[in-house]
Amino acid sequence: MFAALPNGTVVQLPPSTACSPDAYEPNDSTATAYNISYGDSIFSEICPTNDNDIFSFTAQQGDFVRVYQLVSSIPRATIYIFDQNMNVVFNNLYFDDMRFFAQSTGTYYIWVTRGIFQQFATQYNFGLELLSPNPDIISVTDVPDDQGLQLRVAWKASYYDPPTGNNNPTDFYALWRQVDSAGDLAIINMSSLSISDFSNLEFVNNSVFELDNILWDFVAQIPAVSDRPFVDYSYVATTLYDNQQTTFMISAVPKPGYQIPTLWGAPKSGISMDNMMPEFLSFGIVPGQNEVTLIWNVDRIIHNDLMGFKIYRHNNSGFVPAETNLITTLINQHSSFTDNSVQAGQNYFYMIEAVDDAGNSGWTTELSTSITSIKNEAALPTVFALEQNYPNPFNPSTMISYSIPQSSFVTLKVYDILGNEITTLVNETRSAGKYEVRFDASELSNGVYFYTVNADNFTSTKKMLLMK
Ligand SMILES: [Ca+2]
Ligand SMILES: [Ca+2]
Ligand SMILES: [Ca+2]
Ligand SMILES: [Ca+2]
Repeated sequence: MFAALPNGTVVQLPPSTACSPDAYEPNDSTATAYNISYGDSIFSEICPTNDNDIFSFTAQQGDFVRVYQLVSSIPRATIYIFDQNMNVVFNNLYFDDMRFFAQSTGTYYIWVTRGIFQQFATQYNFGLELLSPNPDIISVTDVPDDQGLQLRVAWKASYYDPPTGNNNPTDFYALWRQVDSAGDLAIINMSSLSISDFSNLEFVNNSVFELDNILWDFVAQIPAVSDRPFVDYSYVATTLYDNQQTTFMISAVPKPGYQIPTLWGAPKSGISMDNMMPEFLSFGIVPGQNEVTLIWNVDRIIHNDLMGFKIYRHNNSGFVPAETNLITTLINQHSSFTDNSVQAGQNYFYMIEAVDDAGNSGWTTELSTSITSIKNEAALPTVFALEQNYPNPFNPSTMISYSIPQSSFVTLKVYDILGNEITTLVNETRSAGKYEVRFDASELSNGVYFYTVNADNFTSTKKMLLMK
């Protein structure tokens, strides 16, 4: 049984004067300092009386050192950082995140004492890190959903490009791309690059730069941004080739008048890819006398990297396209092909492959016809027909196929469940044949849609389901 405390009662616990076992003791003097290294983190305690906790580490001249609180603690212990001559280089009276350049190579000390006015044991923690002040590249990643030849380069700001304040000593970043093994060069717009203190950089042939025996193309100049709302910089840079490594490097260039160096970040590589494979908007098969014609349509504005088409033919359904059944290769602008080497009494199955510059392929489904007439007349569809779309349900596009037995004016329209017309997929005269049309619903919301074909006196409607 506990009696309830009256309202307003303050329960005051006496401060702990006991000290937990300390793995780093004895470390009360520089002679007994506990040695740590970059990457180490310390969780410990300052005793209420006669305790100093001293840690030592070795820094090289120019090291950009960070000593920072790992988790916030209140009250906090006081931390001083001394160099080997016992000069204070930093303290945490105002900063929880201490960053400084080591002025000389040697031993440095991190000295932890009780906070002012604190008469009880105080837990503390800190981490020791070696930072790079340079604009190191963080990542080089493919730009998704594009036709290739570009990479997104992200880099961290230089030490001399603080995220807040308007007195930014950094003028701009220069982005460099390593000259590829084939020696292909970018066109360099030198007027956009105001060189200042690129002291290690040498011109080669007035167009390429040499740094430490590696050649670099200048790609872009990106201004430093004062008081920026973002943390890391990024830029979409061009590549010369897809599917192979491209290496970038960033330099941070100071404004004239600042006595600070140009900083060079660590290079990094990435691989650009053509993420968009060719896609057929529609395709069809039109049997004729002693010939079969295939027709197709590809959006050449989106697929501006289209290289050409390959036509495959086989006498059996379900065949696997291969070099042995490749009957022709067409470069670029074609949108039809007539096969004259067909014989009566044979069934023919075709597949069309569209290929882009990156080697990506898009495929039609299998297109079939038979040449049955002994008069060498091809077998046309004998009836009007509208097939069920496939796939169904679909996301985001599906193919709708129809057949017409004679030349007809054809319309193919899509409606939503309320009967509103969504789009017209076909609105033209077509020869007798079998056709497939792509319906792209990436802009539409989930649900049931209807498609209706009209040709001569034939009308047919079917239902399809969009599920994203
Ligand atoms: Ca201690
Ligand atoms: Ca101690
Ligand atoms: Ca890409
Ligand atoms: Ca492509």
